[in-house]
Amino acid sequence: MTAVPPDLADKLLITVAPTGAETAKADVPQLPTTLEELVETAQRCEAVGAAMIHVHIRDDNHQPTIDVGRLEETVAALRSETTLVVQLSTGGSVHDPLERRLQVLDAAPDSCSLTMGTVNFGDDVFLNPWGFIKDLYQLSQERQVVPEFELFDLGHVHALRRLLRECGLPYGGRVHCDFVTGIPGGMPGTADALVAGVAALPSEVTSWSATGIGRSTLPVALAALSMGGHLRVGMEDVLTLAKGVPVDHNEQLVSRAAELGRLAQRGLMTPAEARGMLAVRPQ
Ligand code: KMH
Ligand code: ZN
Repeated sequence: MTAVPPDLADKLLITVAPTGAETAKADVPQLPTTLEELVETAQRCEAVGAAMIHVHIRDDNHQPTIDVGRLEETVAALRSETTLVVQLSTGGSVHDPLERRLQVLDAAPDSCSLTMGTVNFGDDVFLNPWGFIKDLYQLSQERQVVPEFELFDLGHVHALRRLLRECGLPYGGRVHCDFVTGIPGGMPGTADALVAGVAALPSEVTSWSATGIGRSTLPVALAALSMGGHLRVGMEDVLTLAKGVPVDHNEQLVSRAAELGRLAQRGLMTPAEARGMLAVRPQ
């Protein structure tokens, strides 16, 4: 493991997850689903403090897709119009087959999500069998793409320990995780669950963030900050700012996270600093 430089130790990484795969454009027209909307969102979120973007894309009918050509175009556009660390989702939607999810790495992002186990996902199942996890991880090592290990449950934390033992460290040597809490079927979006997850992290982990779905967004963000963690926010995870107050733009969620960071006396990490912390491959 290579340690995170001390000057970054107190800084806050904000990742924006602006779209996700679960919300329909027809229900939430302000959800960024076109490339133009995504780039505009990314620029505005970067301006108010985001350093990384977790990307799900949609097709011309606003349906989730993991079409590699479209992903390549998206990575190119985000690289040209922002300096954000570009993380592609390999989770896609619950309907995407495993073989196609591996092909996401063909789009050569800076980072990819890598979920550490299967989890009930509302009425669906988000499938991540052990063989798939290993294949995706080894592919990320070969392609020099930095994984973000998505932890939806305490068992996923222990699976990460096993993965690192069996397959070694990620490309770059840093181990960054994100706790995704509050999914019906996964760990609850509570401070108690987050504390248990953080306590179980293997020693190789160099940084972690957390997100809370829906109304668990704020409690989980506050708990994460109080433990020195980083934040993921965005319309993939929450569609309201408060009860009955819809999010109009992802920028609002990033601004709020930045303000929480300021209150917690955490300077905001720039995209360049995030690249350093995560040991992303230079372009
Ligand atoms: N859409 C979920 C089924 C990821 O991006 O890697 C999976 C997900 C996790 O959002
Ligand atoms: Zn996602």
